[in-house]
Amino acid sequence: MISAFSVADLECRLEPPAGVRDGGVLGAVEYCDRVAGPIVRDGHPFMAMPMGDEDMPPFAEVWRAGASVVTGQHRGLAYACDGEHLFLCGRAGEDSDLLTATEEAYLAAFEVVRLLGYPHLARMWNMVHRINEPDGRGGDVYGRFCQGRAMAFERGGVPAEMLPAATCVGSHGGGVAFYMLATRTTRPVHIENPRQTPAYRYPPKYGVRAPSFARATYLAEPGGTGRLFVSGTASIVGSETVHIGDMARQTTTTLENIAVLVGRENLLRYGIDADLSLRDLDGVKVYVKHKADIPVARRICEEAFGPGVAYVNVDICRDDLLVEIEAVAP
Ligand code: 3EB
Repeated sequence: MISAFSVADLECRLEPPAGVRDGGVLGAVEYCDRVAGPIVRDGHPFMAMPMGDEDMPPFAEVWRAGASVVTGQHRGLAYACDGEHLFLCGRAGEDSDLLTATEEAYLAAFEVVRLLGYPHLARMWNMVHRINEPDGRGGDVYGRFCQGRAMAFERGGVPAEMLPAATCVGSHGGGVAFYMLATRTTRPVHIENPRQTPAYRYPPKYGVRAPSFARATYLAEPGGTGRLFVSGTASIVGSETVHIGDMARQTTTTLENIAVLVGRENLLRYGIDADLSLRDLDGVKVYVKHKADIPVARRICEEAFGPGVAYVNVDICRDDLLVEIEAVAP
């Protein structure tokens, strides 16, 4: 019975956007050129985010579960669950204040997680329109988002050590689009990177409230291998951006950060007996601030990861960051 709900049944694929998908889909998110959803469509939650232009081949990130899924909608969110995994997607702040809208949307997500009984947050993605622009209050849009998110975690009673892996990048419209994964019984292990200050302890010069996320989250399958979600990772050492203005070195530093994060020595600190290298990573997405830098990212990332990497031209949350990279293992 346990195996019917094992994390091995959770599968993620980046595939061409298609109208209809076979059963067992927990959720599909389209990286494309338009805004849609969140809705439950064709039996699963669906959302589309403008993440590129006519030069980016659109793709769908599709999460599949081993068992049949139950879907629903709650306070503007769309969700599906399979007995062990919960996927949900939502949107906030398209035409209202981002701080309040983010806080409310995240609290609605925590409500779903609690009501349905999937209390363990494992992974979150946030695509924020105008992420780097002024918020009209002396800060920027990302800072406003971070405040709303931090307040939601505070009000939801989630302590820093239970924050999951995350990605936060720009988008070309639609307020904040976000999606999350949570588990019913498998307890995630949240992992930090010895080369980087935990994001939730960044000093105030980076924003009124620090970003709420872990560098990676590990889901252990009962008696088997596990899955590691690597957060969006950038060219940050300690809490400082390094190699300002240099795309190649920012990309290389980002890869070094990921290699240390998933390496044997770091994972052993958390009691995880796995030895991963960049080659073992899958579902790699490379977010590139300037379109002209994509060939540089491609050259370096293909050598590290091989083919099958998605390149997405969106803004990054700090003005001086040129690239952010996320992945999943195995
Ligand atoms: C960083 O390490 C780069 O706010 O959720 C990466 C991943 C980043 C997630 C987030 C931010 C977030 O600070 C930015």
